[in-house]
Amino acid sequence: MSDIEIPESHPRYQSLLTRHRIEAGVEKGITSKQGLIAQGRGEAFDYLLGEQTIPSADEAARVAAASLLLADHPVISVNGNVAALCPKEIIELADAVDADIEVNLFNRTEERIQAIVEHLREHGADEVKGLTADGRIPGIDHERAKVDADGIESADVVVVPLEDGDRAEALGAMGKTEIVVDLNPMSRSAQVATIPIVDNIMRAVPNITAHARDLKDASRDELEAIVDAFDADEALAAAERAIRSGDE
Ligand code: PTJ
Repeated sequence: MSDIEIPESHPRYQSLLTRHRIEAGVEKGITSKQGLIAQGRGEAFDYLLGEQTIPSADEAARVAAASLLLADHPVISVNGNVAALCPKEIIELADAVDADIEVNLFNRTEERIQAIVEHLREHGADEVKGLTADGRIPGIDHERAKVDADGIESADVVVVPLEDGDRAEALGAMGKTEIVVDLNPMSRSAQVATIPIVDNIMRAVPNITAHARDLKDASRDELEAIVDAFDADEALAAAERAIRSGDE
């Protein structure tokens, strides 16, 4: 999937690139049609945030990096939108924090899982989980509950970008540390997250990776101090203030 020619000088370059990638994802069978609607919802919030990473989101990305570096078994969950928007960046993050990548879909079909696994391999991923589906998230309906037993089911820290609220809540109930990337601070996923990052996935993922590289030599004590100092409610309130006032 190649990007169309959009001059980088175009004032809406990032937004146009994002739309193109989602469209191409639908054409390639990796993104669901509902993914187009989800992207539109996200864009509206991004516009209100000034299409930039606000300071509270940058801090949350640093906390996410610390939490991933402390984890015993971190897993990055990938859906059809994430696969289309930032496959290379997901693989770089997984490398930086030694995490597994698992395809986990809201509108689950075996064909789409297979297509996404292929797509991630084309972008350089070695192992991608999600096809075994021998584990379950308790409390949600059958298809959406399917996960790999040696992947999301046994993870202690999960990155769930653009997650639906039900499943985000169910993963939290399993006792996992949940890192949610969602442009809407009022969405249920962001509200139930251990670490909500209110930012565009296209900016948030490389930002977590940059923080992880920066924190690579930090001690466990230092990493734990970063995680302990984080206040999720305050991060969400800061994002809401930024949306309402136009600055943070
Ligand atoms: O590929 P599948 O089948 O797993 O389906 C994926 C989607 C995203 C279609 C599915 O999970 C879904 O319907 O999600 P929702 O309930 O529409 O929620 C998507 C959330 O992601 C919304 O709160 C949006 O604001 C947010 N969002 C959309 N685009 C972005 C985003 N957040 C960060 N970056 C984005 N680019």
